[in-house]
Amino acid sequence: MKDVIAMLEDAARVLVLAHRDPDGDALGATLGLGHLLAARGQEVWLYSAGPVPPEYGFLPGRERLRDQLPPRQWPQAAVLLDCHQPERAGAEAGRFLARLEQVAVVDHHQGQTDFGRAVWVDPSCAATSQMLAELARAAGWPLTAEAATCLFVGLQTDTGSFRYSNATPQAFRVAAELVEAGADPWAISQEVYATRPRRLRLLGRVLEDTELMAGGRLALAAVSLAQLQALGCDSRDLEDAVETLRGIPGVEVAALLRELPGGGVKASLRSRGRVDVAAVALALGGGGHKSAAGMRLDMDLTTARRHLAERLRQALDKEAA
Ligand SMILES: [Mn+2]
Repeated sequence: MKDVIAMLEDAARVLVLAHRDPDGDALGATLGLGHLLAARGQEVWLYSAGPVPPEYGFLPGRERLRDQLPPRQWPQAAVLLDCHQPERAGAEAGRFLARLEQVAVVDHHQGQTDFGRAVWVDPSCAATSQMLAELARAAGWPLTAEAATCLFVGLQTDTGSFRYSNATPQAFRVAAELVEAGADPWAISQEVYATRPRRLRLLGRVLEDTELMAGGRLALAAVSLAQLQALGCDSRDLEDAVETLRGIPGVEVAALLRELPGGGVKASLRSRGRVDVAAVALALGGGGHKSAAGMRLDMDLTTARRHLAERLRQALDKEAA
């Protein structure tokens, strides 16, 4: 952390970026750090590749987020957030970063870290936004209400609103600091968790289609491309549906399959903790974490559904044995 602070404090112009197709933590961390550095009088260039989901459109400073990189000579330092491989920020940003000298990395994901001059990766932290709040306190940087709001969103979304096992005492301590600094949990939650009607209709379809198997321990549903299109939805509208299935009492593993536009099927898996769904995903060419994983299957939806149901039943049997 000290190396990251030193590098950032030494640079008058800082490029801040996170992984492409940003989630709440990637956006909260990017914008939050942008506010922190700007409050110290530093110039920042905030970059993000991929669309900003509408629920994050309210984030203060959102309009400063660019989808273009700065001129080659502009940054004196860059900081890569919520991932630690340069190509995760997008192909163009990856090439840009690879040619910079002063690159810092702040991330809470596991994995090999061989990129960056100042690297702070701590998988015990719930969110990159949490790490940045801790960094700001350690460095003595002023924490503005705008920065606190952005960082709170990152911490809130990465902990599933403080429900997941990563909602540690430290995560709550940092959340308390952010609220003290001006983050408003109710106002933020109304934006982030606004129920959009088309998303609700889609969830209705998913729930109608849900099959409970393996004595109620497996919940599985599938959505065809035609169903998605008929409701005017895209894949982002399905983000929380698999979590809803996992929330059914008695369900250990939830799976949601979605037909892809170019053919094939994308499957998202969630486990309540006993079954390692990453192992199932890995065996089918995908990946992820023990309790959240996914993969692509080159099959039609019906075949993929049958195939995955069988694999997950086996994993559940193994766990019960
Ligand atoms: Mn994160």
